[in-house]
Amino acid sequence: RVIAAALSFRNAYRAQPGFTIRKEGPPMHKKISLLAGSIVLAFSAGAQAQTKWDLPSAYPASNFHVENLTTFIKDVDTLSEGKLKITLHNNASLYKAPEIKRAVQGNQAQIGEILLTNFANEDPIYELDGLPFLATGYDASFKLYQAQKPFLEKKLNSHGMTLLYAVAWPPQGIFANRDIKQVSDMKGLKWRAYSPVTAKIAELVGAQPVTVQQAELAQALATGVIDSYMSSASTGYDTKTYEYIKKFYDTQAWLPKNAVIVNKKAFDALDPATQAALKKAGAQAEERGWKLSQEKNKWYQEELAKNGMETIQPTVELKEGLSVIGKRMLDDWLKKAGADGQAMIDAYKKQ
Ligand code: PCA
Repeated sequence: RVIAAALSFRNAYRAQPGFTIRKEGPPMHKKISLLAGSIVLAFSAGAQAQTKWDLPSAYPASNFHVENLTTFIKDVDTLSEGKLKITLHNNASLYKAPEIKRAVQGNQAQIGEILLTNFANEDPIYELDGLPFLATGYDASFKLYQAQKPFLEKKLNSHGMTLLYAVAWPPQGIFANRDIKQVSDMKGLKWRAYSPVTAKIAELVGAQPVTVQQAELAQALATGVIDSYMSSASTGYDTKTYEYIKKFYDTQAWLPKNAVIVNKKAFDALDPATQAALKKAGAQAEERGWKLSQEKNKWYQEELAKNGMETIQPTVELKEGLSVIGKRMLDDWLKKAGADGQAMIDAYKKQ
C-alpha cells in the first residue's frame, strides 16, 4: 500500500508540466564535495558548540522576577557569545511551581526558578525566609539571605544542583474584603495558601487553607474557592485580585525568595568561559532583582490603588497577634532545624 501511494504521488507530480523527478543523485565527485562540506560545517559548529537550556518559571510575563529572568537570559547570550541559549517557559507552562525543583534535579530542565518556601516540607532550610516577622524589610531580608545562603548552597549541591541567584518578593500582606482589626477577625476565611508555611498561618488564625499556586489564583478567586490570602502587591497585580478583593493589609510580614537553580551535570558540561558567563549574568540578575523588587513594589501598589484597592495599615492588635504567631512558628522551626537552624539565626542576628 505504501508503494502504491508513493507511485501515485510520483505520477501526480509527473503529470504537472515542468516537474521532473531526478532518478539519480548528483554525480560521484559532487557527492564527495558535499560530504566534505558537511564535515567542515560540523567542525565549525563544534568549535563554537551551542548549548540549549530550558528554564521553567511559575510566574507570568508581568511579574518582575520574570522581567529579570528575561534580561538575565539576554545577558547570558551576550556574555557567552551565543554559546548558551536559554528558553524561558513562564507562567507554569512547562512545569507547575512545585514540580520545577525536581525537574532541574532530574535535568529535564537544566535551569529553573523556584519559590524556596514551597519546599519547606523537604527541609527546614527552605522554610526560613517564609517565616512571619523574622525579617520584614528588604535590608533585614537580604541579611537573612546571607545567613541562609551557605546552608542553601550545601543542601542544593547534595541533590545535584547549584544556586545561581535568589531575589526577594515584596513584603507580604493580607488580601481580604473583611474588616480585620485583630487576628480573631480572620476566623473562617477561605484562605489561599501557596506554601506549607502559609497554610500553617491559616490554621493558627482559624482560617481554612486551600493551597493554590499563583498560576491558578485568578481562577480560584473567580470561582469563589478562596476569599483571602497573604502575598505581595506584585501577586495582587499579576492576578487582578482587585476584581474580587478590595483591601490589602500591609503587614510586611516576610519576604520569601525565588531562587534560580542549575543542574550540576549540565553546568559541569559547559566550557569554563561559558560557566563564568552564566555566573556573571547570575550575579548581575541578583543585584538587579533586589532593586527591581523594591522599585516595582511601589508601582504595583499604585496600580492596585488605581484599580480600586485600598491599602490599610494594620492595627497594633493585629500586628501583635501576628507576631505571637511568628514567634511560635520560629520556635517550631528551630526545633526542626537543629544546630544548622540555630547557626543561621545566630549568623542573621550578628549582622
Ligand atoms: N507571590 C507568590 C509567592 C510570594 C509572593 O509574593 C505567590 O503568591 O504565589
